[in-house]
Amino acid sequence: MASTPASDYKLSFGLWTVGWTAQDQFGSASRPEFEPWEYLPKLKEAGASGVTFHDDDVAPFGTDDSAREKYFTRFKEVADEVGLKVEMVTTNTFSHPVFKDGGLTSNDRSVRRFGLRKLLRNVDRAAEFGAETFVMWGGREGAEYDGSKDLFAAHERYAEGVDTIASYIKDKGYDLRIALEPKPNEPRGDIFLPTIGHALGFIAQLEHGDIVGLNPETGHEQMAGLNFTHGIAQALWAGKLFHIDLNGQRSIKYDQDLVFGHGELASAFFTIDLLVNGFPGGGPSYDGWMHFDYKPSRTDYVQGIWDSAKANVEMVTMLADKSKAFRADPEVQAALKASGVYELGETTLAAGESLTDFLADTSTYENFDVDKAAERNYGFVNLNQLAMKHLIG
Ligand code: ASC
Ligand code: MN
Ligand code: MN
Ligand code: MN
Repeated sequence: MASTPASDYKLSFGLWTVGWTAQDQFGSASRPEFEPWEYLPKLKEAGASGVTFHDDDVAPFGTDDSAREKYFTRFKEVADEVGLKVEMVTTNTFSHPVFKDGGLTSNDRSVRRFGLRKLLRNVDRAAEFGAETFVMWGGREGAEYDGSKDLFAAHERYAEGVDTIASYIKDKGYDLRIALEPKPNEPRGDIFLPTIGHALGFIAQLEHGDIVGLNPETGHEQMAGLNFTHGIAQALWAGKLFHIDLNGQRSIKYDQDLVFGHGELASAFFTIDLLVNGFPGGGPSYDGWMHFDYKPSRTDYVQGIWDSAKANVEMVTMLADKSKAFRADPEVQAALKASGVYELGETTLAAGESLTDFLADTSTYENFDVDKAAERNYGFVNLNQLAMKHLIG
């Protein structure tokens, strides 16, 4: 099967990923820093067609207005020149110490008002640059101590903040949607909206939830011990998978931000299978960007930035090819059928069947042979082994 060129997928990178100089809690930077636009030609070369940034990645926090405009103008010029779309923009409400107790949920009202202004200013930038998605990762929205927050008020203030931004987008007529990014912990001991499920529940309570969806990150769900593919499947089912952050994570520990597929490989296979091939029986499919939010390892120098960027693109491309071959394989199709995967697409009640008819159908319950039904061999192991053969065979 011919390999799909990377350019056939909408692949993008956060500027802060390749731009990470590898300063961590235990040591100083292990790589030099370049000007924001200097990363762009090499991102394109690595196979990206889009780039994203936090406001402060392009113009450092506190830059005066005229210098700030120069940074953004230069960045956009170079992005246009090399052919990278600014598909998403996000806001840094976590680095400066003013945000140490959060941007939208700080106990300090003056900080919340400052955070909201920083966010709204960046909405204008997102619209100006033609971004489709405005990601909100509330890294500092949370707590270390349960008694330090009125947890009801915290959710009220979070909803107030997101609704205010959404209504601003609508008032301005911007063609932009908000995508919330869940994460269970780090940098806070506990972050609000820790998982996809929590965030979906939150969105359902919003006044302007129609333009608010999700930007789930592989490793963030896995840090909570959850299944990422199941998570994005529920987001798709709810019509809320607006954007996605792909990376790698090995088990429940600190946020590793490895290259996609360098964590849970089998899980990565089924993530790409879902994103590229959709649900086996149809249903909503993902047509958004596949965005890498990873970190080049601290042990790699400048060459490693570009080795790891290319590795992300290769992993998606290889897994897409393998998952397509998996779905096209007649043996797999027979196994999917034998396993009842397509059967699940049939409604449990027949079309037009009334509840009265259902209750009167003795074949359903009174005469149902439970022992025989219990003997069914679903063949899930066989099916999974076929997937593994396609993955590593
Ligand atoms: C984001 C985002 C994250 C964090 C993290 C910052 O915007 O999606 O996961 O910021 O990458 O280091
Ligand atoms: Mn992460
Ligand atoms: Mn992320
Ligand atoms: Mn991250």
